Amino acid sequence: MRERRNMKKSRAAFAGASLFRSGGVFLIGCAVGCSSLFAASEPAVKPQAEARALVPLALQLPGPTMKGTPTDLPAGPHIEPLSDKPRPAFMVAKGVKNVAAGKTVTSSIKPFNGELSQITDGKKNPSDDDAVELKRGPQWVQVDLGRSYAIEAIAIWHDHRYVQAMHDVIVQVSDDPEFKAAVTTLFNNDTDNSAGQGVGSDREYFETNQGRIIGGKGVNARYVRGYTKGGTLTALNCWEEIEVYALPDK
Ligand SMILES: [Ca+2]
Ligand SMILES: [Ca+2]
Repeated sequence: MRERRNMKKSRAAFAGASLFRSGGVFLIGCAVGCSSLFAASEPAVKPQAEARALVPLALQLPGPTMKGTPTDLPAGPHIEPLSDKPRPAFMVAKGVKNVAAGKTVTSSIKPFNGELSQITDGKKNPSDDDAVELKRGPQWVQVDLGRSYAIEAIAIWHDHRYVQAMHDVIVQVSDDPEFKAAVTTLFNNDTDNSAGQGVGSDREYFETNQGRIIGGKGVNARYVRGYTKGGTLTALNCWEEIEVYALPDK
């Protein structure tokens, strides 16, 4: 305690002396210099966060599409070639759960087929019964997790009844249900900004029963929003499931 009091005293004396000698301009320079000077008396290295046990994210995959793989799939620099190799493991904290299961879903437009609640119902088979379809144009669906979570990963399945690539796939998270403030974009393959969410640098990919894992980077957010704008086979938008992985309530 005594040491801290002394430090306060000397800090005040230092700043006062500087003001006295050199005037306000110097004081501004000193304020920066002083803070780093005095910071040196604090621990140089903050204690590291406890090492977390990481495990591969285990997804429950739906059944494979029965339609077969088209031979004339689109290709180009902005689209990932279809691969039949196993996906590399995506590591997450041990104990993460799908905190989106059963949570409320809203959307930019009412689906014309299916119910929004089906986007968090756990069913994601390549079947017409599991398809939630929205009309053409950039459209979004949004999950309310009920409270903010440090998001480790998001897994999404669009329409994988057919092997196709969806356009303008954008995944954002925020604590603002209107997505006007503090929005973090975790994935964006809208390379021409036609959805108006900024130019994306991610590539398009083909929908399969594997879905897509998007890193959450530990961002704290209550809401998850996903955009699409049709795909290579249809102008319509179709969702099957959104899963959000985070450590659940303690
Ligand atoms: Ca579903
Ligand atoms: Ca676009």
